[in-house]
Amino acid sequence: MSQQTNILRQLPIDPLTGSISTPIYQTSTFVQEAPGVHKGFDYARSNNPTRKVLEDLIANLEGGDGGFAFSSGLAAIDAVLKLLKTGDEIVAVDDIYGGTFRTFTHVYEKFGVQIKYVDTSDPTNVLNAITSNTKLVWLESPTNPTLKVSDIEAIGKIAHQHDALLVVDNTFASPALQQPISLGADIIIHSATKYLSGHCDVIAGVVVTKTPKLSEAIKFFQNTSGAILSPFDSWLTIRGIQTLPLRVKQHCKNALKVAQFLEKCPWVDKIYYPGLPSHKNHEIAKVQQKAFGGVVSFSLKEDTPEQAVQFVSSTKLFNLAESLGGVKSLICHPANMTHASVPREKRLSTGIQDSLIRLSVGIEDADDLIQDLQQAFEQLTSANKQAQIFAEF
Ligand code: P1T
Repeated sequence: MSQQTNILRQLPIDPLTGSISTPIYQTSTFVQEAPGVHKGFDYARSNNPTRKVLEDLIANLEGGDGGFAFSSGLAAIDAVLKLLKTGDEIVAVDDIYGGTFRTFTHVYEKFGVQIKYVDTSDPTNVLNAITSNTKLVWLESPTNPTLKVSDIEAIGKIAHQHDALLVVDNTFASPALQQPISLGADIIIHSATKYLSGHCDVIAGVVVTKTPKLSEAIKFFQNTSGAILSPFDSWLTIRGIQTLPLRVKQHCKNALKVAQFLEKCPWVDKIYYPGLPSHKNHEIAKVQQKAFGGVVSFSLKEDTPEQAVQFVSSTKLFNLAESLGGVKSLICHPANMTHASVPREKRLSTGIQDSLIRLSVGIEDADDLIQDLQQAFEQLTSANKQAQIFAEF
């Protein structure tokens, strides 16, 4: 059965009314027949029927034991980090989302957790960094924003040989393209704000666990910290997931066309898209993913923040905003926006150049998107010419 059919088939029809849309149970508590005697729901921080539909759906899509919905992707990440104790280590991908880097550095290092960043696109680097103190190996694949792809299966084996768990932030691929548990991951994270919900109208996060033991631990942290997803936001995310395979197909098709256009552009220096044979991880991406995703990054020949700022301010269909994975195209300058919390030296060492630009390619017509980029490049050229004339005077 296709993933699209599976999603629509498994969403329950409300047994009380026949409602085809999942009801929003906007309640904080549930009346009990006698103390401790209830219908599986007692207090809505611990469990809520709307949230449960989403949690069961994402667990099924990722092939996990349990799913847990949080009020943001970072809240989901925080719940997983609570598995650690002082003295534990994480081996993490070096090109990591800025907010995850900030949580690692400014919260968990303070509690004595050590983080080692390595280029995980070569599994040998993980093998060299891992020690008996390593409890988590942390991947994003593809990464944010340089779209590095790591061999999840190979790294899973290394992690397990050293009694560590493999965590994969699957935000960029989504389960429509990649199911990390089937490749050996133990825990999956999503910023459900992105492809899962898909319309830039909700902030949400999920964790999917492989085993009942991990499910019990994450459930405990979800209930203890209380950073749960609200019933309405759960409903929005369920609604988004109903069209996930359909949307992702169009994102991928458009992104490939945009990447092929950028590859031929005289203004572009480096281009990052795992679907291009020139991408250094294209081979593993082909094996591991169904298609290559909707995010494309590139740097400019004139590698200055000013050039990037000028470019990202000139597009009309690509809206200048953080985030990705929504139906509308977005453009962003990571050095100033999503990765501003990463120190410049570290940023540069992971390939996030001053002029790096990230596109979240939406589901508009690809030719319209390409035309928009073309006119922005032309504006850049005429602005540069004008600056040159002024400089000569
Ligand atoms: O924004 P939030 O829902 O809390 O998710 C955090 C997060 C986690 N993991 C990855 C790979 C992410 O990209 C994000 C959020 N990223 C952006 C907001 C962004 O524009 O890149």
